[in-house]
Amino acid sequence: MSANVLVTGAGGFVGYHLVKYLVRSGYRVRAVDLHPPEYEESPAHEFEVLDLRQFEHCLIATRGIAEVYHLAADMGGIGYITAYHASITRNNALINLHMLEATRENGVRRFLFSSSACVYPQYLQKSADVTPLKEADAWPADPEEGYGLEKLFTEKACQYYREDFGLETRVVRFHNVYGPLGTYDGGKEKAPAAICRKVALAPDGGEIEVWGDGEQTRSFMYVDDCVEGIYRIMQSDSPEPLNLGTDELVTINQLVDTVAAIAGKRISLCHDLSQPQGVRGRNSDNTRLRRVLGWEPRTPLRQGLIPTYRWIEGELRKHGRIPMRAFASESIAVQQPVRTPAPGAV
Ligand code: NAD
Ligand code: GDC
Repeated sequence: MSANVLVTGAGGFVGYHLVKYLVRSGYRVRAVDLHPPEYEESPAHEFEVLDLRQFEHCLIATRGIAEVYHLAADMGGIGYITAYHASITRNNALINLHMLEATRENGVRRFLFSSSACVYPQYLQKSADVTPLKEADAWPADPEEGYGLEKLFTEKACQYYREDFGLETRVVRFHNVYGPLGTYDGGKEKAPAAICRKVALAPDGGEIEVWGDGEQTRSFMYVDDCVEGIYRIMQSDSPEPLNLGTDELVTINQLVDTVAAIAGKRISLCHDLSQPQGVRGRNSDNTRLRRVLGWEPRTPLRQGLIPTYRWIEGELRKHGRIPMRAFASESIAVQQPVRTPAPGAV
């Protein structure tokens, strides 16, 4: 069996999928979170419930570990991260500084930090027809308040720990990740999961609420690409921040159209301009990623949304929120994605 690795945030969306990927790849995995995964049991060899805001818990988490995949964070979609600036900043700053220091004290070799496209300056993201963001664009800084600013700070802390203490750090800027077993309700959900939920709950010919005018743009990355990219970046020799996302730019209205087509429903939109919208446009420039890895995320949005929609629809039906007769997509022939989704997820 390969080296002992730690995944923090392993009770969350990306962490759950990453643990599965690493276990399948032969690693012995310790998983840590405030809670176990909500939808499926973690395949980790050990799962420890710890609060990484506390330094002593970070020391427990990192004992005997060779590589740390650090994903734990207080995070959510744009509605959540714009509503809780103070607590998100406090929680994430405590988690990240304590994790870096515990990693150093316990002699861990490598530390991967899950940063975000939210570090990029708001002044570069004012147009829906946005120029894809290069890693160097992060400075001069004007990141998303709270969540984005803290991520940018921790990116720098990783650099300082590498320069001053020789800790091999890797910094990955995720662009909006979606897929089965991601939060789809409760206030922390991001646009793909929220739209899947709304479409699944709507009757054929019904209406759903969309935040903003729907002409704002994003690129979305399927979770299987995300975990493969995380692993590849950890193995690379590049300590500089790297984008991890696709450059398939879509409007939110196009996202809704795609989900509605997968569901086989005619859906009309009610745009609510009073809801949080974040930046007007955001896309990933993958030039550096391609140069470093010779690889980039490739799953087309429609392909990744098929298992995502089916999983969310299945969850809603399991919880009695969709009547059996409204379970439309079962009768529709849809193309399966090339990659295998999580067992039991579709
Ligand atoms: P998630 O919310 O599903 O998972 C994060 C996990 O961290 C949660 O399970 C949470 O319980 C855990 N956590 C929070 N505070 C903790 C604490 N004090 N101690 C221990 N665990 C704690 O989020 P995700 O989508 O899986 O994101 C993973 C990482 O990727 C995060 O760092 C996030 O900021 C980053 N990221 C994600 C996206 C995305 O689109 N999903 C985009 C950019 C960056
Ligand atoms: O929440 P999010 O996916 O985050 O929203 C994308 C866009 O979709 C926003 O403009 C939002 O107004 C719009 N939108 C329309 N309807 C809805 O029902 C809805 N729910 C949600 N949530 N959005 C809707 C994210 C951060 C993450 C992470 C990534 C990195 O910002 O929230 O924490 O760091 O960025 O790419 P988004 O893309 O603005």
